[in-house]
Amino acid sequence: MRLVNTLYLLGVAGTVSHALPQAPLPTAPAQDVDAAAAQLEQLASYAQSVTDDTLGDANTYQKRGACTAKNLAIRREWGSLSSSERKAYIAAVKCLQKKPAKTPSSLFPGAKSRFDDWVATHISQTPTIHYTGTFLAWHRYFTWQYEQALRNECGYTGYQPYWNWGLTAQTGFEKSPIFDGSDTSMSGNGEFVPNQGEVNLGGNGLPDLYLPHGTGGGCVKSGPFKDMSVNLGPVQLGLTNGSTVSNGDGKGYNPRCLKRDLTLEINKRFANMTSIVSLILQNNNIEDFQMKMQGIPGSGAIGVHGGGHYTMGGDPGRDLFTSPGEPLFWLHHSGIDRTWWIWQQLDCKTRTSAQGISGTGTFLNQPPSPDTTLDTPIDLGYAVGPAVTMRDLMSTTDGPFCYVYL
Ligand SMILES: *[C@@H]1O[C@H](CO)[C@@H](O)[C@H](O)[C@H]1NC(C)=O
Ligand SMILES: *[C@@H]1O[C@H](CO)[C@@H](O)[C@H](O)[C@H]1NC(C)=O
Ligand SMILES: [Cu+2]
Repeated sequence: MRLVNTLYLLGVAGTVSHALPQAPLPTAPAQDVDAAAAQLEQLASYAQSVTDDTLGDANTYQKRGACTAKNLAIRREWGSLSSSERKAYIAAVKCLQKKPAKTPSSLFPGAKSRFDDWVATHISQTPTIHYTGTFLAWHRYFTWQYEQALRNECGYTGYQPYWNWGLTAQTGFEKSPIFDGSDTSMSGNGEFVPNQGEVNLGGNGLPDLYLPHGTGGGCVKSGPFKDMSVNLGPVQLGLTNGSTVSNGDGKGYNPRCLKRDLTLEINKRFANMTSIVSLILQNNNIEDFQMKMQGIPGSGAIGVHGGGHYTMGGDPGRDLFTSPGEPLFWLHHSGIDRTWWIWQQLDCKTRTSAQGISGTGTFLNQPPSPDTTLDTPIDLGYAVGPAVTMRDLMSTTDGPFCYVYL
């Protein structure tokens, strides 16, 4: 609201004479940070207004789910939650980490907790859910079922919060309510490790790409997750000497501390306010949008998706397979889902339909596989059922879902 008011006063969106919802939407990303932040807020408000319209228009939008304005959930940025809301979320995550796993130990001996069930599912499916036609929808469902587990199995009454990367790109981490290391944060940086080199994002079908290390590197020593045990992986963990390390297939029990290497340079370069707005405004089909978001291999860019992941750094943060074992993963992927949602709402009918899907069932189509369609099944292994299809996952207010973002 504050940003929207600023926008109004500055007249950034052009001649604004009536109520704000009628203000013309931006068509090109602003380079100035505050102006880009205001554009993002305006686009999110617009996305929400489209939802309000579609919820009230049952004839135009043939709804299959039970989502109405009354049960609509609102996911918020971490910094806009109250202290007690943040503590409730943290307590629910820790609760999942104490409950026993559902994944059979014969398949994943290292999956010890209910939290690990999600990590195990992600490890199992990594080659078929990244750089695929299912990437965005799969992670939407994955995050939603995690939110459901927090609520239904751990008594959480709020919703999944998200991380707006553009904010930390500006403030840095010490002043960020997500990363400040207080007991209402998601824990701070890892302990400083001197003489770190660069990380190579290559491998797994991608060309070499070197990125800087951050200001931590060691075990997280502050905040709620300082004593957390990372149980699974790594499978393909990028180290700061350009090599990668694995513990075989990552299914074994490998208890270790949570490590972070917060890297502001990566946050600023790949996930600033302008990058988010530019991703939303300058990609008019899903193929371009999802490739820009993940980074076009060989382009030297890693998009806001890679930007968020490598901003966290550490272990399991830098392991594509094991990354959901980092509690921040879930705030990051809600940020990804919010960005997709805003983009979808700009052309809601097209972008939640079959035309909103592009790609196949394998990582960069290697090995070649059939195109993803609305009928492609999506399952989350032992994390939770039921299996659904892509059709169920295209809209956040249809199928099993009923949520929007602020
Ligand atoms: C990188 O660091 C790891 C862990 O310290 C070490 O095992 C490995 O040999 C190093 N690789 C290179 C190429 O220096
Ligand atoms: C913001 O991100 C874009 C990439 O999305 C990049 O081209 C630009 O240089 C970044 N801006 C700053 C100030 O680093
Ligand atoms: Cu993933």
